[in-house]
Amino acid sequence: MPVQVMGILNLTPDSFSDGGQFLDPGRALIQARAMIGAGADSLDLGGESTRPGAEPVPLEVELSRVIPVITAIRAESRIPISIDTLKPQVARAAIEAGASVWNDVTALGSPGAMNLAAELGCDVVLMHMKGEPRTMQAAPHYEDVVAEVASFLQARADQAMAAGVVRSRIWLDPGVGFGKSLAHNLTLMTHLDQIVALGFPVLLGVSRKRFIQSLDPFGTEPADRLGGSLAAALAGARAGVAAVRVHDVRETVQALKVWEALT
Ligand code: HH2
Repeated sequence: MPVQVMGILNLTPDSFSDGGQFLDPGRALIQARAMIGAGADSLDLGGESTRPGAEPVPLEVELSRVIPVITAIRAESRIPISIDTLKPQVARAAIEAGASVWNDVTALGSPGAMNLAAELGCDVVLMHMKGEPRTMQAAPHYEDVVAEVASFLQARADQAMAAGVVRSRIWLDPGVGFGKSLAHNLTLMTHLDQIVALGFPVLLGVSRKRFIQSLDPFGTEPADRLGGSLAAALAGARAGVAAVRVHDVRETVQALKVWEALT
């Protein structure tokens, strides 16, 4: 199966990479069309940044950012839409507006989230995060990062299934950059096969992330991290991830096509 490409559309003023660019719904729709044209298999829309240090966003604000754009995309395209939110109310409204995936960086950790995911019948992405965005990069500590992330994800998947989420709807994500040092991120990315071995499709989010700058000090601007993003996406492909979540859809689609032809 070719690795799927999920295009990121952040409808926020403060996302680390594209913050402020797509807050206007008209611009967001143009970017959605561009990513669809570039070969995205799905789009991931978010109205609340989860970058390190980000402040929470009120419910009404998040709803007003994401729902009109989901409705507008759905009016002209059948592309699967994922909603990146930790709020059950936003997930419900987004699914009702035409999204089909709930991408939750807290792995359905909000009260009632597991039952709601079962009720909605949508796909769910369960991501690992240590701590919360405001403070998660303070001093993350693990005895064994791969084993801890794997057992967390397995436990959350088990809880989701116990709540009624169908197994085939569950995706796992190791959460690169979420409460992890450079060493933790690299250890996880070189042992992704152990997350893949849990038997669920894995989504990998490495696009433009800060670990790239740690390895290449010239990559200070997120948009200057394309080479590193592609290298990490291909490493994920080799480990067997099912999808990558990216800002640069066209370049990632091309890199994966060439890599797939060569392997
Ligand atoms: N990374 C970010 C946000 N959501 N969801 C999943 N499943 N996996 C990830 O790795 C992931 C995610 C952070 O990146 P971005 O959306 O570009 O920035 P921000 O959170 O600042 O909006």
